[in-house]
Amino acid sequence: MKIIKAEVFVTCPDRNFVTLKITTEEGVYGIGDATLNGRELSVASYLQDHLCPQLVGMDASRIEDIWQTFYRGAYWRRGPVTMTAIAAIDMALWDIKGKVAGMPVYDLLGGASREGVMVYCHATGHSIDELLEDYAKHQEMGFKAIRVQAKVPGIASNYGISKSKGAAYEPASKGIRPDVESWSTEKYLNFAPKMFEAVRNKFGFDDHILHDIHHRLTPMEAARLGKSVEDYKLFWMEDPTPAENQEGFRLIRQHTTTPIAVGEVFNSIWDCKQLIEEQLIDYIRSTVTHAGGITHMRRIADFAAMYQVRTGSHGPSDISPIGMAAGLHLDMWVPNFGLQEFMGYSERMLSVFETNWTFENGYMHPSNKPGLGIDFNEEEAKKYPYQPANLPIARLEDGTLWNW
Ligand code: GCO
Ligand code: MG
Repeated sequence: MKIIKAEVFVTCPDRNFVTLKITTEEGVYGIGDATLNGRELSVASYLQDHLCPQLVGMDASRIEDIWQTFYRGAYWRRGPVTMTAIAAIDMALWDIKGKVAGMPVYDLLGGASREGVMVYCHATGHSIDELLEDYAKHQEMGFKAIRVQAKVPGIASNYGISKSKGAAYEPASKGIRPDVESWSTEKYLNFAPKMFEAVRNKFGFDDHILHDIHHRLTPMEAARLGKSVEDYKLFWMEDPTPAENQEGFRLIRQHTTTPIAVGEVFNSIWDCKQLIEEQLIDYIRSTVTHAGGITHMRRIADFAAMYQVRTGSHGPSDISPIGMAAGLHLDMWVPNFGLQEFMGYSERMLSVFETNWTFENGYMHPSNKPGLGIDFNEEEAKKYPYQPANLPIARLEDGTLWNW
């Protein structure tokens, strides 16, 4: 199974995606997602300039050895660019292995642990009323788990709100410079409990509701929020505080039983070692695309299982449908599965990435096709050249740069 080609494609069907395609001398190919929002070309270059030339000639069946070679062999370990590049290679190799074996990837991992993968969607609004409207719409679509975000009164623009009513939420914006959002912890902490109260009053307690704080609070502020919303029984509060300071989560834990989900920006098991070992979180949100592929995510999940931490993988529109498909295969197998995020994709995106997954009644299935069960249409992709785009930054009302 000698690799004869490793090609990188950057395409922008509404947003930028980076795709790796590996072909073997038998003519079998596999695809992997190498998208890192706002830093796409760095991963493309890392692959194109450094890893792809080395891949040619390697044996595609040796997924583990190739992973170790690119992780340990670079000497410089970890980091989002490196780990996203390794992830894309890993995904493509699992895709090839599945195609050769005639099995879906979840079967190669040990087989399905469930009938379907519960996914959560996003409901947003520029006001609580608009959020309630959007929530009802998603409930009708069948979702059983819904993330709720609303514009905080008095803040010019904050995280998680679509640019116009009814539009899909997309954090990145086109152009050279990032948009600037604003932040006020005081206004947010006054508002957030009212938002959850309105949702529970109107829709009751049957659905899981979730909320993303997006790294904005200090540990003590997060503890206060968690405590003040316990009655609304959140499935999780996400990224309450930046997680470089892992012991900071001890403080949150001492004050609240609101479950915590963290890890979408992590790229290695080392980023969550203490959080998991000390049971400072309930859900680990790392993904196949940003944390070293299926090979490494499986290690993180097994480690988390020892501490009753479950998976809650990130699934925004900036992970390509290939990364989403790979995530769904992992979700089907992983015994300590919690929940999977699914933001969905535009029609244009789905003309480039041909998916076979299904969605029914709040649950997704990755398909039983051999490999990842997804294809990449190179001709369509060529119609949409790369466009510079950036994630926003956040500033406090006095201009201080804050965590976005
Ligand atoms: C989420 C995320 C995203 C990120 C985005 C950054 O929970 O879905 O926080 O909205 O902001 O993936 O690239
Ligand atoms: Mg998030």
